[in-house]
Amino acid sequence: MNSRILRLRGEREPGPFLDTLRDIVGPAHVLTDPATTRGYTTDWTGRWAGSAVAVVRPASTAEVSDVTAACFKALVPITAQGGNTGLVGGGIPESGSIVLSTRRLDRVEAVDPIGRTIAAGAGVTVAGADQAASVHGLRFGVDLASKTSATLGGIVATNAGGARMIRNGDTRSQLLGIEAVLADGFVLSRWTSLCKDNVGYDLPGLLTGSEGTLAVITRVLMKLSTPPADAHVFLAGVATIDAALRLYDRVVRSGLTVEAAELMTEDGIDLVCTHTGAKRPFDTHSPVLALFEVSAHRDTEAAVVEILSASEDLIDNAVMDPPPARRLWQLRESHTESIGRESSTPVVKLDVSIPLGSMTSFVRDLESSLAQHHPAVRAILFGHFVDGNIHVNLLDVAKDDVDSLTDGVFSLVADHEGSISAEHGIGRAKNSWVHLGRTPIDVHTMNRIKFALDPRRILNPGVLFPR
Ligand code: 2HG
Ligand code: ZN
Repeated sequence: MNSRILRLRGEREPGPFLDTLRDIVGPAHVLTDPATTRGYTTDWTGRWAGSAVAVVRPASTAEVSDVTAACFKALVPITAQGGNTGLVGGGIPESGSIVLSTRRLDRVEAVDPIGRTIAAGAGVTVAGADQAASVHGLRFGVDLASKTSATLGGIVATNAGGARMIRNGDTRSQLLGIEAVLADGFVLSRWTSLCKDNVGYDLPGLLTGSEGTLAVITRVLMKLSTPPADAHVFLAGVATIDAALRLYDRVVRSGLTVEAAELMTEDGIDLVCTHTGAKRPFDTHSPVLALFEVSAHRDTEAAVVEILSASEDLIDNAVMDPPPARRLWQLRESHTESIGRESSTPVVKLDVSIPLGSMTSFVRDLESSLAQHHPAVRAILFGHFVDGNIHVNLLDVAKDDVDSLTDGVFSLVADHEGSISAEHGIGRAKNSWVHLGRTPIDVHTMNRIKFALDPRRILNPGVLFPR
């Protein structure tokens, strides 16, 4: 079937074409055995399964360029893939494509401790970048639960958010320079550590969040941050999302810096405790749990104790740990995995954002709509709440109900003036709903940019733009 599509779209038979790829990257790095390629053509949630003519693993920008040029000539689609940790199917190929894995572009080239930057290959993991930064007493500014697998190319391609976005901004705001291979194989390099450099279009910004549809990212130059001197983590049980937001307001007004602000529910914590064996954080039960990491130059612990004591009107119970506070952070970071284990069907993951003032009414409307129309579906909500970002995870969803459920949730999001994608991108999962977040002229403009950079539409077809 793959070879049929190749013949339809391309000028060459797959055999000679694969030989061309083998000549470029070496035979060991053109994978065609389904047992080996499955890890690249399916995602770990079990929701997305594609197929590929081959998985190609170049080791340098020059090899990426040659592979891309060969695909351009033969009209073979390319799905670029980093750690394959995405949640919207954006790294999963459609039949007849190659997967271009960037994992071998895994060299940290330089850390500049004065300019506070890191230059690295697209295949370096977020944890690897953070490790390289920590040698100089610095920190990589993006933090994700999937950091040991997620790659820098992947987080730039999806403009990832994560737990430190409230402090450091999204990935786009931390990107200084980029090197990327264009659809025809030309190498674009916008590489400067200057934070003031106003010459023309913001091409790194344009490629950020383009989900592999405009170019293949090969190297990045990113900002690093300074870790806080004295940070503490606390988890507070509260009755409502509004109470969590009021607590946040008090924390900010006290002068503490918020490093992270995460939301969980009692149901989510129960699942995590069941599937990981973690202990409940406290004996009392609260519907909502807010996790804060806060910092000050000194005496953060005393400042937190003061806020917690003055907030008995909001808080049922609370617990505090000094960093890294693994016990508290793991309750939050184990959500995705625990939910996946619990659900009888692939989890429907809808990463949305809602204006803070509408979060309570959105959650109320969502819960009542599910109870009315889909009583068998369980919803677990969690996320980066001060960013307005809620991860709506729907468990036990029958396959035939996925689209109507998604449609219902996204309509509610639009009614509350939210976004259908806060930080995970559009991928294949949401490309039918882009109109809920962008006007027709906006979509038309995106299409024109796509056509200008990828006239043969070989870069990640089916992602972001519907087929
Ligand atoms: C997180 O915040 C990730 O942990 C994953 O964005 C969210 O599993 C999810 O829905
Ligand atoms: Zn998230």
